Amino acid sequence: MMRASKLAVLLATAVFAVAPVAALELKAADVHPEGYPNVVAMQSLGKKLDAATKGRLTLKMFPGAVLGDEKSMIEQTQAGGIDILRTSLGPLGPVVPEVNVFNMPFVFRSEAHMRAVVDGPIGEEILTKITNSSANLVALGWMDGGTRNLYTKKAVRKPADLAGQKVRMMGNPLFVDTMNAMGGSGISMGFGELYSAMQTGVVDGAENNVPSYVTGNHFTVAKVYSLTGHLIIPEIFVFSKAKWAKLSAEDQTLIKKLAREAQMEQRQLWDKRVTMDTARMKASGVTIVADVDKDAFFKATQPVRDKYGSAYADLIKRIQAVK
Ligand code: BDP
Repeated sequence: MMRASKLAVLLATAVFAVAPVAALELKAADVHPEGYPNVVAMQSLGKKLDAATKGRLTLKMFPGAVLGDEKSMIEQTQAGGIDILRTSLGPLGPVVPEVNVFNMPFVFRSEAHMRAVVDGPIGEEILTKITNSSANLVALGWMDGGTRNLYTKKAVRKPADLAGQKVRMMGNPLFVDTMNAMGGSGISMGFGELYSAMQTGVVDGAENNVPSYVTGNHFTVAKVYSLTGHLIIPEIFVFSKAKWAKLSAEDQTLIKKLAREAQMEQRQLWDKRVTMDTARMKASGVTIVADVDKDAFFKATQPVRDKYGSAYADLIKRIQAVK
């Protein structure tokens, strides 16, 4: 007769073998609306995940900041309420200070330089730093956030043009310092509050890349877009660490692979979107100011790079050495 313990093992194995592996719907979030390159790339990751796991892992997207502003969504991801979040690296700085190297004004020479850095070993290193920090996040990949330029009702060519102008910045003291150093007055607030803050004059303007300026309808209120190019901030997508730990090693590998694909796919979508939105803002009468004294802004922001970058001097040298 079979021993009771052996029987129990056999039974347990049989149950395990026939029990369907529980399906899991991952909750993804973005401050941008449906159709925005980052949102589309994340949804495409979801479709591939669904196909590769035959519907076992799916992704549900909550776009358009329905789950709150970026700061709050970062907190929700840390707490496990959101599984995958696409966020600017900006508001992640106060949570993982090491990422502030990428958030500093004029740290990248161009968008091409930024892309080369995030695609290479330094990009991987920063992702690992986030994952290994106490933030409860697993950093999966990068997305493109273009170049941030200034928009108010007046042309801005040099620091003096910003005197007395209140400019909304993302939630990170580094950015308020940056705007103050540039000659304006930095005020931090959520992206969602900005449109009405500009309408009511709480702020005179803000700064962002072309797709955000257009998608957020900011171009209808602050109609002068000055090419200061002071920030080239990569965006990132992060996973809740608690949820990540529940996934099998195979699923983790699959998601990492799809994350890299999403990084590349978003870039294609991004470039198209910038062209489309640039045409749209021109057609609606936005003045683009190109003769900006960028050197003056570079010099004016040196104290910010000194303050936030001195602890990472070697890393900054390595960033600069990337061709
Ligand atoms: C956009 C980023 C978005 C930020 C927003 C902002 O894509 O993640 O929330 O800027 O300025 O460019 O808050």
